[in-house]
Amino acid sequence: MAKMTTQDYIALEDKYGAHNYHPLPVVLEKGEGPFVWDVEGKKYFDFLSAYSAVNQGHCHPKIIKALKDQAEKLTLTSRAFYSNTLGEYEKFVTSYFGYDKVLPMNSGAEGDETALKLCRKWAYKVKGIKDGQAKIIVCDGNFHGRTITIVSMSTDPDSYGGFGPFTPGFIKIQYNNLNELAKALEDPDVAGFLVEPIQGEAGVYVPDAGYLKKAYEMCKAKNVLFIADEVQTGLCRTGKKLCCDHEGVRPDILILGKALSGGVMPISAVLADDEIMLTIKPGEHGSTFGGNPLACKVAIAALQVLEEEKLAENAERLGKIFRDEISKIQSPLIEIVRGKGLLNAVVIKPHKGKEAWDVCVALKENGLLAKPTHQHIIRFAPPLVINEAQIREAIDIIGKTIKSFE
Ligand code: IF1
Repeated sequence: MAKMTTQDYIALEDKYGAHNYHPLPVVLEKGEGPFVWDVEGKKYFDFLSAYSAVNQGHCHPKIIKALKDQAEKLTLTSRAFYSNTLGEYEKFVTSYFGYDKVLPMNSGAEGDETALKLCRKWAYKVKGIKDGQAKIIVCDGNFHGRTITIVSMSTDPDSYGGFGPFTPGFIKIQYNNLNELAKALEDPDVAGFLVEPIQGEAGVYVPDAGYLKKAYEMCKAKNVLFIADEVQTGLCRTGKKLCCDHEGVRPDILILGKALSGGVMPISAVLADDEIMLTIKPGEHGSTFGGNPLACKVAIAALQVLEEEKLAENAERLGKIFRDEISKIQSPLIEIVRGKGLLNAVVIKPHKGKEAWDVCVALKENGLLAKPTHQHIIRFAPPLVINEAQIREAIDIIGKTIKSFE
């Protein structure tokens, strides 16, 4: 039988799969470190990293070994029973991030949902807000996942349109606006403030220096929980272990996902201290796969790689080189480059009818995969294992590609 081509694979997905994405026309079959290969054997720099789930590089050997070893022993027990892996992982991850306890889940959205439930429980059991009246402040332009409650917080019609009725109890304020936060915090029924330290989906929107620290202090002054969604910004992506570390902020509730597994399987986690975490009693929350033995071993290995390979320091150093070099490109297409560590984005000015999507198709032809977020912003987020020679090669590809549109 003839080898299937890119078009054959695309046709299969088109015929048998839901059309809930519009992927770039490339079919991948292999990944290693910062690289992926398509079914035609063409090699690419991966500058999306599965939306920052592959910080440790594709198929990292240490993480794959942890997966294989555990997969041959015990993959899932459910939480109806104890396992010899969960306590070990819980001790590891809570001491790594400095919290009393962790609630293990699977997807990032489940992590956010868990944080919302913890915040509401804490509101009623500890803060003393009237049952059913707790409110949580969220930001315009947020992205926290795709469940009905999470899109109830969204201000993006593509996320919430046609999915009503919506979950009540959310106050929406402008991101990076402390006056609006101060006003919203006047409501005595406010229990929490859920925020991304950098808004990824909104286009790598970096708030003003000091915003997170001041917001945290304002929440503390009102006995409101500061909840950081670090699903995308965490785990060394922005040049620190957590993005909140840039401002010395310790969230009351920390949400992790994506690279917590190094892109090997869905693993998320919610970390908090006892006063918050113990408001949820046995039988009040959970999930079939949450904290499964496979996830426990994979997550420990994924976190060890971050430390052993000093990926935060690498992201910090190479991110600076990336932004400096891209800023030097003189082109009518480039409006601005922004970001922290290796979470960066270039805002494209449409030129001669060409826009960000066209640039991404041309980048693909030149051996680099990136995807636009919203119409005019291209996110550039390679695996954090990329080295200086590789990122300079990638910068050359980006520069040549942008120049080809002039
Ligand atoms: C898609 C976006 C990125 C996230 C933050 C929670 C979640 C995400 C800050 C939920 C997930 C993913 C979802 C994926 C594309 C990608 C994405 F474009 F959608 F917004 F990264 F920016 N908090 N983000 O970024 O985690 O349930 O997906 O594990 O839905 O298309 P998840």
